[in-house]
Amino acid sequence: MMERMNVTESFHGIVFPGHLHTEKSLRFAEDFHFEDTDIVIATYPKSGTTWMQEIVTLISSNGDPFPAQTIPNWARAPWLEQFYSKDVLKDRQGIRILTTHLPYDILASALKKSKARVIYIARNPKDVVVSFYHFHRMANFLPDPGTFDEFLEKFLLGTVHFGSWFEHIKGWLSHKEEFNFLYITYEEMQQDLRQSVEHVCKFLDVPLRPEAVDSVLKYCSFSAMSKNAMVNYTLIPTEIMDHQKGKFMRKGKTGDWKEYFSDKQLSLFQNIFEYEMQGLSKDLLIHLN
Ligand code: PPS
Repeated sequence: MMERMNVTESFHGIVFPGHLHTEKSLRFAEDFHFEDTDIVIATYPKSGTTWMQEIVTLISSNGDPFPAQTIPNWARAPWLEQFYSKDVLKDRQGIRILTTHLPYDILASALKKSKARVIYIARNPKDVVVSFYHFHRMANFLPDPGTFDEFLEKFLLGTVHFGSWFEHIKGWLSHKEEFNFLYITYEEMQQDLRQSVEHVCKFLDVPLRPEAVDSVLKYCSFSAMSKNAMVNYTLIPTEIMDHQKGKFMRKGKTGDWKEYFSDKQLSLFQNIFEYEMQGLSKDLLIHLN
């Protein structure tokens, strides 16, 4: 897909990097046949996707690090909408771990035909925009973000790749009752990872012995994942991700936005956040602002 490095694919009014998405692959996701046993990790980019892929993989292997350390994350938990997923999933047996950045509006009708489990991870959007900005600088399949101020404006307008953060959150969270749904935030995972892992175990109906939980925690820590080539994207060649310009596993912190936002940017952000989020129950937003 090198020839599609600078292609932008537009689908239902949202732009996606053409390097990974085609009209066909997006339609494949939109019409996907979900099984009741599927586990779907749904996120806006940079919200903790890779972290949850690792947690679910480690829970599914009873804490054994072997699958997580030998199979790339995109192969064990493929993004439904990316072009390779059809092949990756062709002969897959048993419980499937699927990942998606698609908004509710695109995926809901297919997903609702099943009782698949949906794990939705959200992160404080100020940290999302900072992480996304750095990712744009290293990922050659995403447009040059310009200055942080320029990128922030596009993020707030929702014209960035993968669409509006606000629409993503509102779409999924305001319809969560329609699904077998677990809502979890990046901030909760940072605060108490053991408790988050236990919530995921319960939701997946996979009881783990305390030693197995210890092992999950050990291998999904930021430092362990930073060293795991199956998730840190160092396997991806420089023409696609420029590892000189940054790391995929960048900082793994909450509140890093404070290093980037000016007072003016912060007050603009807060105004838009409050306006956009009026319809959502406050308890869903506790960690996101
Ligand atoms: S992507 O491109 O959408 O799949 O990115 P995603 O995985 O959602 O988000 C990447 C950010 O998550 C951080 N990360 C972690 N933080 C804490 N602990 C662990 N184990 C962990 N794994 C990934 C990663 O560092 C990115 O955040 P930033 O703020 O850029 O460091």
